[in-house]
Amino acid sequence: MRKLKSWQKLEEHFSSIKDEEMRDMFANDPERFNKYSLTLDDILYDYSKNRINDQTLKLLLELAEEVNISTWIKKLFKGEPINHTENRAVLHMALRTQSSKPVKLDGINILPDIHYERERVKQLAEKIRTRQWRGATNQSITDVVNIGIGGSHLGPQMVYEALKPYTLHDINIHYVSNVDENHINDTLVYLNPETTLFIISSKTFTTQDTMVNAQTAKKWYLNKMGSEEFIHRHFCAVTANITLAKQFGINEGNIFKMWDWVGGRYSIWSSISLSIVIAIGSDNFDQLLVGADEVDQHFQDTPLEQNIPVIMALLGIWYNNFFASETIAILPYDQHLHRFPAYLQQADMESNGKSVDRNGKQVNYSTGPILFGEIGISAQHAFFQLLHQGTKLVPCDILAPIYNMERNLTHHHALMSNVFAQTEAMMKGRNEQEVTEELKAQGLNTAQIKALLPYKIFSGNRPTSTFIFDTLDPKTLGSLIALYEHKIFVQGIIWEINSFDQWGVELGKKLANTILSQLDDDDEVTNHDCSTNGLINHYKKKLNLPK
Ligand code: G6Q
Repeated sequence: MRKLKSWQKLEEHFSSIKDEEMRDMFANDPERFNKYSLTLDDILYDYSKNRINDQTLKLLLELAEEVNISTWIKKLFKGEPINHTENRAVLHMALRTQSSKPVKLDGINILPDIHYERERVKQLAEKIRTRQWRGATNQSITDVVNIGIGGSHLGPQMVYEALKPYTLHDINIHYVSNVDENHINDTLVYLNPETTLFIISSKTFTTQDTMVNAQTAKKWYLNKMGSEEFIHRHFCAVTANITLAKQFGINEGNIFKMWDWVGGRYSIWSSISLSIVIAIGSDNFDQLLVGADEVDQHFQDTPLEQNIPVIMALLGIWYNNFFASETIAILPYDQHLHRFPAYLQQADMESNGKSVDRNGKQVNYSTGPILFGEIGISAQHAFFQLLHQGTKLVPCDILAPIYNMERNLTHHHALMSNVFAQTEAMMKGRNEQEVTEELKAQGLNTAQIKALLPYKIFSGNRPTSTFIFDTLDPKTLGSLIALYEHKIFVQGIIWEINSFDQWGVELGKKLANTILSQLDDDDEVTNHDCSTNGLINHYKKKLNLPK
């Protein structure tokens, strides 16, 4: 990749622009906002507060062309097996397409199967929402517990939290992911088995954390109810492994299908969202799909220079590979998006946290960044100090709604004033003259000003990209998720990596299973390194396991 012509031109260009100040760029070009912002339906994407000029964009777009991004977009949507290490297509977009045009995989149209499963999910959700679904003692369901982890947890939980105002408030949805018993125990303690429905969400139906939690849930149910007779009214599964779900004891009619062409972290559009459909209803869920499909159309049809995911990706490459910034902060100014950073953390870091290219060679350049984030307002009172005055350059994505549910402007103006002020401060900083004037106005004398000055100066020139949308409704949320999905895809293509496998996650699953079998007795363990042996043996000794 470093040998690409556009890459070399970007390297040269970087040396000439790296010290330029955004505050000067804005002063010299009053059209900068108009030039460097894009809209998609009600989403405004302002990328003008980035350390770029026309030449930067031109060269970044040349890079996108040189890696044939348009051809790769076509390959993705055509269902070519671009996840080559697992020999799989990547077709989560088929789950949200609003078109009836066949999507073929190995010559077979997969849409009828998708629609069939979605209809089943909708029917079950509708029965629960309308109190037709009755539990063992003929009571309706008041609590739904989704047991899953990773892609079978983060997406549903994030969407549930984001769309809370759209949920039925008398059905509580709980998410249990951690195999630490505290998680499931803390959840079950308030629940009544007669009115609880468990959804075991696991594409493979072999993930240790989920399976252990699922068994505990089943035991809890059986202990309380005393019989398996009506268990089918309280347990469902979403999985690609129907055999194992049946062996677990789930009625075939309660098993909702997943497919191997949907990666876990891209599965929010599939039956894995059963808990969300129960919470928000199928019409709202359809809107989530509509919003994502709109982005799919935009991504396929829009020239690269106006293509939002492409621009997002190129800016990320600019900072990651030229400014050598290692991180990116996701800062939503919308309380309901509080799980969005965690969701994107998986989407981005599991997809592009790779160091071997598509030809099996070790890369010699930096790939996926470390992504972190928090609700913007809370973060202002926590880690924004580092963003403003630390030694690291952390590009930030800021997301904020124009309207909130209750339209209480006292709250909303206070919130939004922070959005605008923070992006302005990060861009402009505060120079010596401004700080001096401010301190003078506060009545400080020359010696006091001199002593304080270095601490009060803000270098600025810190990039932010801002998304402002009307309100966080299902459609907009669907669009926002899909924008990031495609950004990740474009970056993966430029870095020449496979964004769709996850061998690092698979490794974790295997390692734990091997050690698990060594924890059941008090025999000394000797087959690991001395640290691992030491830790395991300390644990076993303290537990005092029987011989
Ligand atoms: C996602 C990953 C991973 C996966 C979980 C749960 O892309 O593969 O996060 O979703 O490990 O896997 P199961 O759904 O198979 O339990």
